[in-house]
Amino acid sequence: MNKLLKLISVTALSLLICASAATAGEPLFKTYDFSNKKISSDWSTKKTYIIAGNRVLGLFNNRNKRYPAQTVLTLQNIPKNSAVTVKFDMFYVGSWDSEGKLADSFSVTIPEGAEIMKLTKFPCILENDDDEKPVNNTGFVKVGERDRAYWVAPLSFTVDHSMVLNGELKLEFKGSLTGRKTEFWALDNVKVFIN
Ligand SMILES: [Ca+2]
Ligand SMILES: [Ca+2]
Repeated sequence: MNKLLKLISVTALSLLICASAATAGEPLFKTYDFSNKKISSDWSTKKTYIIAGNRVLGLFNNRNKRYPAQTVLTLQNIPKNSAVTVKFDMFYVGSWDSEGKLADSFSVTIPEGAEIMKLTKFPCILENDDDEKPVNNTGFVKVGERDRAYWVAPLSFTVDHSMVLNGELKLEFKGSLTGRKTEFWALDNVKVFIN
């Protein structure tokens, strides 16, 4: 059994190495999968949630005091003149709106500084506006009393080297949601590349 486990670990490791080799030229600088409940001090928030057996950073909601509104990732010791590319899985939980009075948004900014990315279009589609009839959702997750549909989308952005100050870069991830109990977000598989 131990041997089998070892073999599986070695295979998983080789797969990881292959995956990083596939992005050669963009060295992997940091990676966060939040699989350990103890979250890296690089993140300003420590709250995690389990979605389909997988631990993610979140949930977040800017209108509900039970959840943090945003999180800041602090990257240090970035080599000189390096641009920073961040790739991650964005979890949209619930009925995020792309338009209308209840429209939501999601942004990444340098705290008190430049906006790096702003999203106003989301994959959360409901048939007849019915929470129980999501379209193309990844799955369902229980939040509070209710099962809510969620959608996972890969996102990425690159920050110019001029925004890195003394080897440090702070990135604030923030959702601006209208729903206090119906809309949430989470992050997973955050990978930071320097190029
Ligand atoms: Ca995870
Ligand atoms: Ca909304």
